[in-house]
Amino acid sequence: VEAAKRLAAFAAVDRHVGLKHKIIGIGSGSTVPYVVDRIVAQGAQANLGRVFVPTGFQSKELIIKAGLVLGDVDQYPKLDVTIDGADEVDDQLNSIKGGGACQLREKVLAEAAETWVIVADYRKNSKLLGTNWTQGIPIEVAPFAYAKVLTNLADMGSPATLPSGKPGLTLRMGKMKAGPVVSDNGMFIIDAPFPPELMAKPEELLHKIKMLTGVVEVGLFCNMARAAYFGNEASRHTHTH
Ligand code: DER
Repeated sequence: VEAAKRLAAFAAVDRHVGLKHKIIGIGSGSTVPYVVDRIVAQGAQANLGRVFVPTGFQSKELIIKAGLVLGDVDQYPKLDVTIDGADEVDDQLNSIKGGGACQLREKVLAEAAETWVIVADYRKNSKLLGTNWTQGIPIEVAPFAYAKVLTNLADMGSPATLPSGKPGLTLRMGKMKAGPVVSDNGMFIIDAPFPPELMAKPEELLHKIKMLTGVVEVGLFCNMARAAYFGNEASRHTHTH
């Protein structure tokens, strides 16, 4: 799988990060480190004058450790290109994101970029969202509103338990922390699975969830990606809009 991640990341950088791309958004997760490796490999000359905007703590540390120039979205509200991972991508390039609880800043930088590109290994490419990523749509909510939003999502059809018997609709709890996961923005994350008939219309579902008062951002990215690069063990395979 690591080779597949690397293949996808290298292909995306080679295709979408050229000398004219100066303001570059770097996403979160375990695939984007290969994106940074490939950009560093373009050499000091190519990276002269470039600024790299992070999508969260992990992404910021990645940029700093790579010795690249860190920029802030306050200074650079328009980016040339942002490259990010995803938890699952369908053939229309809609994606579930937020496995790493960074989806608010990721979506801000996806929207602020001229070009937004997804990099992922072959496990992430599905015909229908929710097929492989079964834990649900990550939804960033204001702590004050999480209980109300949970009831709203249950009313919308998000099940309390999955067919596998695993918990369905849940407030995401910390592993080594008593209490819920808190995002870089001080918000909670709800994971909300939905039945296939609702997941088949991701944009409709996105808008319904986004309108719930207390929801800050939804881990469904629709009509945003210019391309998605999926590495697999043998070769890379890409989708373009
Ligand atoms: O949370 C996210 O959307 C991240 O991009 C992440 O889930 C990507 O997954 P990866 O670690 O397989 O790249």
